[in-house]
Amino acid sequence: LTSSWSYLEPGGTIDWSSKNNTCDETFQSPIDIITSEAIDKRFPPFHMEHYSTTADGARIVNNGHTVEVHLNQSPAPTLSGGGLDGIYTAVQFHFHWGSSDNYGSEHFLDGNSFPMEMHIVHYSQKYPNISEALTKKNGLAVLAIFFEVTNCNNTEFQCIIKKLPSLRNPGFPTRVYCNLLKLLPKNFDDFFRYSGSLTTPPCSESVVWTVYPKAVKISSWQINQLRTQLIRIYDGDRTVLVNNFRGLQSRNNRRIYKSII
Ligand code: B30
Ligand code: ZN
Repeated sequence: LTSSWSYLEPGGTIDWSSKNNTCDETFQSPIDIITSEAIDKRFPPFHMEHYSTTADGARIVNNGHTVEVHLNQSPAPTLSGGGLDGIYTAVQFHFHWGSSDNYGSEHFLDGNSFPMEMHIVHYSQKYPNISEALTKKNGLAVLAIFFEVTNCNNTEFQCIIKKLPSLRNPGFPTRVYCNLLKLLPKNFDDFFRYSGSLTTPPCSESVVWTVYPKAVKISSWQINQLRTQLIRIYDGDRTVLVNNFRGLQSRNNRRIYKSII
């Protein structure tokens, strides 16, 4: 699997803008969410449909940048409410993680990072597909979930861990059975909200971000499996797939909303 971008270029992710002008623009993600500066605004509750059933029979792949689960689209999981305009279809979820517990998440909370962050990617049903939605403001809705490391295995996360041995090399998707609803933090109506971008090229500024402050727990054994079992290939070199997170971007006076009781 080849790709035009990586986390390993000289200059790192800074260099993305030389190929994708959008990566240089002013409403980029991720950002550091300063909770005291967030504007209080209670959004209506989220409504999720088919979140547990259709993660069933999904396809998981090491795409060379992350481990990504492509969701079954018949019926597709959907997301509405939560202040979103209309209904969004979930297409995939994936992860960003570090080589140690001190970093790995893309978003920060009050200057602190987490060892891992999950993204559940949805596109608006106003558009026929994700590629079209990418080019529209609020075309995408991404849920961002932080993970923290404990001694206890997260049973729900085992669906991913079990598949890692067969995902060592990029490409080669395989079937996976996860319950997406059970991977979410317990109170999923408490969140931060802001407008930003994809955190990888093409960096399109089309994303309504929902960032959950409450981290989900996984064990150090589980995250170490993720840190050691996957390979990426860049410029002919095979390296272990870790530190697949983009650096912080400027907030540039954007409003961050805090919907927390
Ligand atoms: S993120 O959540 O901001 N990290 C894309 C979606 C979400 C993020 C980053 C990128 C995206 O859709 N990229 C377009 C290319 N994708 C298509 C896809 O739907 O999922 C292909 C790819 O890997 O690079 Cu699979
Ligand atoms: Zn992501």
